[in-house]
Order: sequence, then C-alpha cells, then structure tokens
Amino acid sequence: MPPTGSDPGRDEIKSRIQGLIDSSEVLVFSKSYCPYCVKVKDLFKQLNVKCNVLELDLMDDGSHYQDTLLEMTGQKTVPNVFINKTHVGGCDKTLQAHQDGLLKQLLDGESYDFDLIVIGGGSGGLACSKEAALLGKKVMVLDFVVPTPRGTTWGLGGTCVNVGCIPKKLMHQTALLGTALQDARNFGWQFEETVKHNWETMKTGVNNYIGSLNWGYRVQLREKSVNYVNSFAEFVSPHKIKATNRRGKETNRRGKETLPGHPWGSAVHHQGIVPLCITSDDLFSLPYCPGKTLVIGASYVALECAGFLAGLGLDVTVMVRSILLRGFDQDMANRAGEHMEDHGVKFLRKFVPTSVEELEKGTPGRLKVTAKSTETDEVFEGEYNTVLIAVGRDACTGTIGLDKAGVIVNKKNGKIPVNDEEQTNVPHVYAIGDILEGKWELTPVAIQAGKLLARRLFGGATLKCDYVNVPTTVFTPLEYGCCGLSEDKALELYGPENIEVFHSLFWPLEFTVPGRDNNKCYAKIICNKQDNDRVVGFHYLGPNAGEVTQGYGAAMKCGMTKDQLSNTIGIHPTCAEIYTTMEVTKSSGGDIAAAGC
Ligand code: NA7
Repeated sequence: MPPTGSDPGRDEIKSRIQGLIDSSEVLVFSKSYCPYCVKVKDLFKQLNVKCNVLELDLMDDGSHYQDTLLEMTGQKTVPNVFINKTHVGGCDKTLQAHQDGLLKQLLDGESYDFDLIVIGGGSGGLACSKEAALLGKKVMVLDFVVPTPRGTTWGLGGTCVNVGCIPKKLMHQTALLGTALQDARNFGWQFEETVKHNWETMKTGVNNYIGSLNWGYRVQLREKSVNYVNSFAEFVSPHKIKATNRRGKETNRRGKETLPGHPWGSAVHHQGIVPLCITSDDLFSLPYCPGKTLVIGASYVALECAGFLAGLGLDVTVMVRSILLRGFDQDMANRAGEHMEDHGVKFLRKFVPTSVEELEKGTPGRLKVTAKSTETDEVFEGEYNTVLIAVGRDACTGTIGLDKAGVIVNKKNGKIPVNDEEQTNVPHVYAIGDILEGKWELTPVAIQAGKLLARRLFGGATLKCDYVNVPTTVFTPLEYGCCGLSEDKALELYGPENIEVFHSLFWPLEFTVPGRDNNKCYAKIICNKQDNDRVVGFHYLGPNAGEVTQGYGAAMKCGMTKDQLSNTIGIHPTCAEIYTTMEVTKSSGGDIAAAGC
C-alpha cells in the first residue's frame, strides 16, 4: 500500500527524491529488467553523459518511490527521467526530446520557464491553465486578439464570451422579450405607448456584462497564480514560444508542455466585398442599429443573428447557398427555418453574392448587393443597410509557427489532428477546442477537454474527454436543442429497418393564451431497435431548448431507452414532458398534432 496523508515515510521519500533531482545532472528512475529503461540508459551512454540511475526493483522501498513519483510528476511508469531539475518523462518523451534537440539544450543547462504554456485564453485554454495551476504547476497563458478587418477587438475569454455564445444569447433574449411584450397584452397587461427598441442600450448592457466577465477571468488567473500575458504567441522552436505585445516588444519563453488554441477568425471568403460588410465579430459591439440586413450563410451563426435581428423588428433576409444548418438534423433545421419565415425573416435560397457596392456612407449606410443563383442564370439585386457575412470561422493556425514545432496541421481547414488524449503528432504539444479536427466546436466541450487534459498531464489522472452524445442548442427564434445522431445519420449508420422514430408536435401552454405558434413546436427521438430501443438521437424545437436538452443529455449518457422514457413521470404542464408520452412513430404516419392534456 502506498503511504497516504502526511505520512512521515512519504514525506521523507519525497524530500530524498527532491534532493536527488536537485543534485543530479541526469537522473533516471529505472527498473533493471525494463527494456524501455535500457533504451534510455543506452542513449545517455551513447551521448557520453553520466547519469544517476536508481533501479527501483532492487530497492526495498522502490514501490514507495514509484508512488511518490506519481504524485510529483503525474507519471507512474519507468523510466522516469530528469535533466538539470527538469522532468523530461518516460522513454518516448526522452527519445523525442533527443530527436528535437531539447535533450541537448537541457544538458547544456537550459531549462523550462513553465510547466505549461497555453496559447489562447478561450474557454478551453483558461480551463486547462487554471486546473494545471491548481495542481501546483507553473503556467503561462498568452492571449492576443487580432482586430477584425473592421477594427473590432475584445478582451480575455475567447470567442464564446466576447463574440459568440454570451452576446448572442443576450441578444436572442432581447428578441424574446419583444415577443413576450406582445403576448403580455393577451394576459391583460396594458401599456399604451408604442414599444420601441434601442440598439445602443442593448449593446451597452451586453458589452458591459462581457467586460465584467473579461475582468473576472483576469482575476481568476491572478488568484490561481497563472501568468497571463496579453501578447501574440508563436512557436520559434518545439519548446520555445515568442510573445509579441501590442507595442511590438518580443520575449521568449520555454514551455515543457504547450497547448495552442487561439486564434480564430471569421471566415470572410468573399474578399472583394469584405470591407463593406461586417461579421458576427463586429455585430455584437456595433455602435449603431444595423437596419435592413442581409445575412449571408445559413448555419447556426447566420440563423441566430438573423433571428434576433428580426426579433428586434428589423427587415432581415438570409441568403442561403444550399441548405440550412448543415450537419444538423435536416427535418429539424427546416422546421426552425419555416418558423423564422412565418415570423418575417426572408430567405433567398440557392444564391451566392457576387458584389456589394456602397450607395451611401453612414451608420448604417446603404449597400447594393448583387447575387447569382447556384442553379439558374437568375441574378438578384437588393439594397440593404448592412451585410453580415456568416460563412463559418477559420482556425488561423498558419500564423503561430506550428511548423517550427513540427506540428501537423490539416492544410485545407487549418485544423489540428490529435489522438484521443488531445495530443498532436508532437508529444509535448496538445490542442483542445474549436481548433481540433473532427471534434465539436462548443465551449463546454473545450472546458471539459482542457480540465481533463491538465489532470492527465499533471495529476496522474487517466480520464479522457468523451466527445459522444454532446448536447447542444441553436438559439433560433424557436430554439432547437439536440443530442446524439440526426435522423439522417442514424438511418445511414443503422439502416431504416433498425430505426424507430417517435415524434410529436406540441403547443406550449404559454403560447395558448396569446394564440401563437400552434403545433409548430416539435419533439423527436430516434431509437435503435436492435439495442433495446436505446435513444440514439434526441431533438427538440421549442422554448427553453437548452434547459430541456441538458437533462435529457444526461439521461442519454446513462443509456436512456424508450421504455425508460415512457416509465418516467412527466412534469405538467411543461414542454419537456412531451418525451414521456410520445407514442406515434414516424413510420406509422399517425397524427402528431397536440390534443390537450
Ligand atoms: P459553419 O457551420 O461553418 O457554416 C458556414 C455557413 O456558411 C454554411 O451555411 C455554408 O453554406 C455557408 N457558406 C460557406 N461559404 C459560403 C460562401 N462562399 N457563400 C455563401 N455561403 C457560404 O459556420 P457558422 O457561421 O455557423 O460558424 C460556426 C462557428 O462559430 C463555430 O466554429 C463556432 O466556433 C462559432 P453550405 O451549407 O456550405 O452551402
């Protein structure tokens, strides 16, 4: 049994190990029969470097040494190598360090400044850095926002906090309040004055809240002794990071483990028209109301922005190149789109923009947009005050010197491939968050991955981030929450004969008195018949989609089946209860209209 608590034996071993680390040029904890240890010892022999070797299997208290090493380094296995007080790691890491020149630098007396350097202060980077610091590690976070072509910039916290989830949900809430005001009259509220919306008040309120979050993050980093530097970071060698601040001053730092995340940029592929247009990065702090707006793009950023702008009473058109919400369940995407159309959002389908001309300067000005059909020769011309380009976001990995560290990047999309431990092809360089290839671009996923990574790197933990059945919500005017597979994907994976889809329309009680959106909300679960009718896809279109989906997401993690759902007692009257009473299958073609309690 390893000694626990403040065991004097353990403390004694710890101080002995520390003494050895401090006094040895090269220290190898080894086992005499271990072939990996032999490899490492041979390497030092070849390099003609004398090392202090402790064969733990030949020592009476060797197993206690091993447990203490786990506590000190997060590594239980041997060999466990230290050079000039720096923990190098096991056999693979030592050989890699030899290959990339680090071993030589360490033997020459150069050591690391930090145990972990995090590039990018987004949700994932901050979570990882704070956790690593809690585990007693020396951590640096480098974060720098390169201004958008329109000059917009922001503070610490990354996309979600500054130009993503937070401002968009608050602006969505602004729009929902407008609808609530209309509903209120049907509930007896009387207010005579014309209801108007003031963009600047909303923008200031939202931006002030974001400012408080930026400040909060800085305080948290300081409290946890994470070294935060507002500088642009780039690799100059596998372990060396150059940091350039706003005034162009450069400093170099050496990190043992490195986590590149940032920077991101809105993808503005229509280079010619860019200077006249804005992106969502600009919209959330736009100093004036955008007026009549054309939104180019049809994924969630585009639809969410179009939705809340229309909810503020603006004239909004969405230019769709192909389909709505690519990658999401298409049945649900179309229903969310239909609801937007019913509430005044115009859709210009199968068109792409060809030019934008300025007709008049102003805040907002007037722009003429020309577009061409993707299917016919048809040309479209329209006048707008604002053109918002929302055609995806790029991982700007080309600017942070990843090539100098030898990190492989997918050249097509700038994303970084990693293994299931978020490790890149370079063992000491990890990546998390939106920058990862083939993973979710969601804040909570990045936070989870970052925390778990720090615990694995520095706390001896083994738990990996689970990227399966991640719940998410699109904040369109009628919100869309989902978890697991889309119907299309489930059909493709399991085949139509093995899938049962249960579905229902519903009418939220709060919509009944104002008499709106009857039978527009929709619930659907996709079950795998071959696996006990396990729910493999959950879809919800209705109010409070995030709140509803979160709980069912937890149930799906526990392997929820249709039977378990049917045996669950609903909470009445709510929207979420619909899942406990869904009996109509899609294949039956049965009536799914809501019919009271
Ligand atoms: P997505 O999910 O990358 O979707 C991009 C959308 O833009 C999609 O509808 C595309 O249509 C459309 N698109 C892409 N290129 C063009 C061009 N050239 N012309 C017209 N339309 C185009 O992006 P989001 O904007 O929702 O951003 C998601 C990110 O924001 C995510 O990374 C989070 O970090 C936050 P398509 O379906 O390809 O025809």
